[in-house]
Amino acid sequence: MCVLFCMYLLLFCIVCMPVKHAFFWKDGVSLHEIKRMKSGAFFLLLLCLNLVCFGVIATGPPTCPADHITECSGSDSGEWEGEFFPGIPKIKYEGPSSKNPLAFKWYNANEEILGKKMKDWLRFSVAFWHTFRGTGADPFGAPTKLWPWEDGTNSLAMAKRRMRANFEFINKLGVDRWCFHDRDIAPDGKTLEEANANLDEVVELAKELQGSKIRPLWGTAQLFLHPRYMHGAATSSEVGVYAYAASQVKKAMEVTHYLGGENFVFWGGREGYQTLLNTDMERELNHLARFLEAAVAYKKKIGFNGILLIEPKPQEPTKHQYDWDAATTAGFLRKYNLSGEFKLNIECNHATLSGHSCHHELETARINGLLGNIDANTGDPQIGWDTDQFLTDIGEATMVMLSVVRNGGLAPGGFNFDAKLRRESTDVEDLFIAHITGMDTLARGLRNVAKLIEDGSLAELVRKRYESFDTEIGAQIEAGKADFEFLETKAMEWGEPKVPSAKQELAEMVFQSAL
Ligand SMILES: *[C@@H]1O[C@H](CO)[C@@H](O)[C@H](O)[C@H]1NC(C)=O
Ligand SMILES: [Mn+2]
Repeated sequence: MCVLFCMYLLLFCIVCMPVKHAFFWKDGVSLHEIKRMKSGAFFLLLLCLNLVCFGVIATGPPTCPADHITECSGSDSGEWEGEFFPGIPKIKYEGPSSKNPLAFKWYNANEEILGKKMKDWLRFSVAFWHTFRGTGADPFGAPTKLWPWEDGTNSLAMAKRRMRANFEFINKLGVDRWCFHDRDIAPDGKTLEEANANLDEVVELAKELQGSKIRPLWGTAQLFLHPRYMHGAATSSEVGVYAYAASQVKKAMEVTHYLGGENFVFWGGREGYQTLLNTDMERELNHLARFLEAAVAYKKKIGFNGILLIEPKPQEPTKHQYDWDAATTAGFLRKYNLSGEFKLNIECNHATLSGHSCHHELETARINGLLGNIDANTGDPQIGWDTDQFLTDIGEATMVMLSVVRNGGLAPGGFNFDAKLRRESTDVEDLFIAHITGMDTLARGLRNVAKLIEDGSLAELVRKRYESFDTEIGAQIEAGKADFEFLETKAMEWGEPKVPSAKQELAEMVFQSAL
């Protein structure tokens, strides 16, 4: 800051000199003109000041992306003095009438709703990659988030400083969980050994900072950033890449276990294809299944009892990702007899990319016994890609919570905020505001579900809709004891069936009344 200010002063003087000469020491001008020019010059000076200030900030050190190599390491990363989020208090519940942006209006951690504390229904988690490695860079523009603690490097010292910021953030937000990729929390290395050593060093600090209360909701291996993964990881055409990916998952699973993580996630970042003309899809899927089987075996070997989760996504970055959606992934798991060993991590934005609603994906996972975790985010209704925004739609949150309540909760899974600030949101406090509003939205969803359940008319509407099956013959059909000949006899006996209304608008009216 001091350096910035000195540069500012220096540039101020340099810029002012020629301006002064041009305006004040011209020959043959009247006093009146000079006065007018003086105010003009003053305005110009202010303009220059702003330009200089902008220039200094714009050319400042960029936040270093979670690069595969430590190419922007080098400068010093000394110990950080004081708090990372000074002036931001521990976030408290103040109720719906509060106007304080740094307070919860709906999420009241210890309040009981439907027989469980809100914090136990919701099990919130902060995603390290979005919150601490998100830079605001996009394919058209440079990073916009120049967090004060970032020194522009991807050094080990910077990784540790960032980890301290992470835990101050988590503690002030009042959540008990966090999620990470191996390569987000620690710099990669020139060799696997070096990368593992870097990871160990940062994990040791994370373990200390977690204290007795905070644990990873899940860990995962980042198998998509490094160029070696361009053809995929477990589905790469190159056997060396398959082995490298296996080693990375092995290590990431070990550190997740060491940190007390409750789950481990597989998002097949580049497990998919660009064209079937050069792809042996059957062979690639077989490889993926072998990879996951080996992960199950290793989990058991090291005594890691966490749940293994697969996160479906239809496309991006590949044209066609193998874990397209919940139904596709359920089919894959069944084909390879892996359904007993895996559950799904449903991301709402991925759901909409696959042409489904988040609620559809959650219900598909739930009725297949596969609902394990939720990546709580949302897409944009007009934008067709993965925008990873914080969920703020109360209707959608209510739908999401309907599935969660029907599932009896998500534990040992939870809600991971796989969501990032918009590129244009650049204040440190925006990180808090975004999480608070995301948490409040889901808390509101939960409260609404409680209202719907208490009211009972939606459940009654559904019950009535299917009541013709609550008969002796309906029971026979559901028990698989009604063959076609028997059904034909019945159809002839009954004649043309009377078909009642589906009452969709009534269902929507009831739903709406709970929001
Ligand atoms: C399928 O997996 C289960 C464990 O989840 C195992 O007990 C069973 O033997 C497997 N079946 C086959 C056919 O491999
Ligand atoms: Mn996403």
